[in-house]
Amino acid sequence: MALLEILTWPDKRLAAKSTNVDQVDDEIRKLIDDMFETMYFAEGVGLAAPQVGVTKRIIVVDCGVRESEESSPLTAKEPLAIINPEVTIQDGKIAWEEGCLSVPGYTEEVERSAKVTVTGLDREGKPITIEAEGLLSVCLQHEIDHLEGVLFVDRLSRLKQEMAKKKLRKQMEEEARDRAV
Ligand code: GNR
Ligand code: NI
Repeated sequence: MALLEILTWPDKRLAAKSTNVDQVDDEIRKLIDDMFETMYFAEGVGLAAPQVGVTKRIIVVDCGVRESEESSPLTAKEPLAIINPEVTIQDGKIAWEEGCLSVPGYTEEVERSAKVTVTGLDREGKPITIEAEGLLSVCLQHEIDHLEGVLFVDRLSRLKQEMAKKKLRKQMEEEARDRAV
């Protein structure tokens, strides 16, 4: 197992479109293990391969970590790895305060589908179907966005995007200044 480096905005690699995995082999399973380790270390509830510099359609989520009070059958508590994930059904609307390991220090409310059905392959290459609502639904949509090169800030209004970028640039300048002393 190994910890991977998480890329942060405005790294251009986060804007790239990821490609399908055509063979689920040991190399892919090793990447999934490393992604889980990296996600838990960073205390995230999800992670997409492009966030660690791999432009392949692979996501991991574990929404049982902090949302233990929720107990619907559609909010899986166990860790999930999905290869080539696709949203096949979506229903309703939900607003959720989102954050992203690639956009540290910034959160904002985003509107997404309330319920989704996601299909894909598991770590053995077997087809799986996940029905989700609540945080798991939001998280799956957030991770699948990463595979398209889309960050949650890209889903905000123009004005909020400008404010977010201003805040993030300022944060980066301060960090650079702190490193210099
Ligand atoms: O850790 C994370 N928390 C989170 C909270 C609300 C909506 C989405 C997320 S995903 C994020 C981890 C991450 O950046 N995944 O890509
Ligand atoms: Ni993210």
